[in-house]
Amino acid sequence: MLPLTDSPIARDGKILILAYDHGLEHGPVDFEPVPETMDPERIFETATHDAVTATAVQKGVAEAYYPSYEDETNLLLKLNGTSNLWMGEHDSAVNCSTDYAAELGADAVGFTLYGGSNHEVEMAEEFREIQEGAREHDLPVVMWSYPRGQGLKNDTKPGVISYATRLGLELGADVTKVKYPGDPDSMEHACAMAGKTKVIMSGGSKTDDRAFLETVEEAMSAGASGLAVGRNVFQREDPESILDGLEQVIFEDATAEEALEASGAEAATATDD
Ligand code: FBP
Repeated sequence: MLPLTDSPIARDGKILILAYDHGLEHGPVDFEPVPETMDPERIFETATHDAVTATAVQKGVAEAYYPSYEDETNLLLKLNGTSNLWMGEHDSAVNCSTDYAAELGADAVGFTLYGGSNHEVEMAEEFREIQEGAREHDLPVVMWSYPRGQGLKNDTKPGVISYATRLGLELGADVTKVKYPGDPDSMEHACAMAGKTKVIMSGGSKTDDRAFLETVEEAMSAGASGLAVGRNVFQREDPESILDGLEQVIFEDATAEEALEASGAEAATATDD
């Protein structure tokens, strides 16, 4: 396990990843609410906000855009991914090596594991190669631990999410990203199950500012180390204001209420929704 004390992807042990692999994972539909977001430059500009500790992108976006932002942002390079066009059993193609991630200047690498998929065995073997390759470059490994597949329909049940965080610990992730299991007690159990591996919450589809910040507050109080968020930031006309709020809740231990008051995020909701 890599302690993240010296890693730029964490600040005081807390993490806020701006996820932007949606062009691959979901396709153009995710850019429809704010069409300018199809341009990765807009996202890298957003990622220069102080709250963001790393931006998660795929190789092609990193190659084309990260060089212009490497002084202002940190790169979490996603090493596998699948498009929404794929209709088969859940799986994710490895499309980049740890060596190439290091060459591109990555500060960390990311990998999706679909526990419970019929392809879990191969995915775990691929993860082994990634995890050991990352160790050679001292790069932290973030696992997107998303149990899903033929036998798993509800991938956010508390027991499933605790199993997902445990997979991160067992397989050697430094940070495990999971969906919120729905209540603080279940999140606390999931974080305890992860042992020394940090657990971060996945942002999910866009909700209003209050609901979103309250869920983040619950997750943080339950032991989460932060958030990896895409749509709940970039699908807003004013992503800076929600990032102001997230900065307070994640790094300053503020309540959602305090963050809303201080950032004026809720005022922005009225114009966004
Ligand atoms: P969101 O905050 O938009 O949910 O992004 C987090 C993320 O994990 C992305 O990295 C990824 O593209 C997407 O969610 C996967 O979402 P889904 O659960 O639909 O596969």
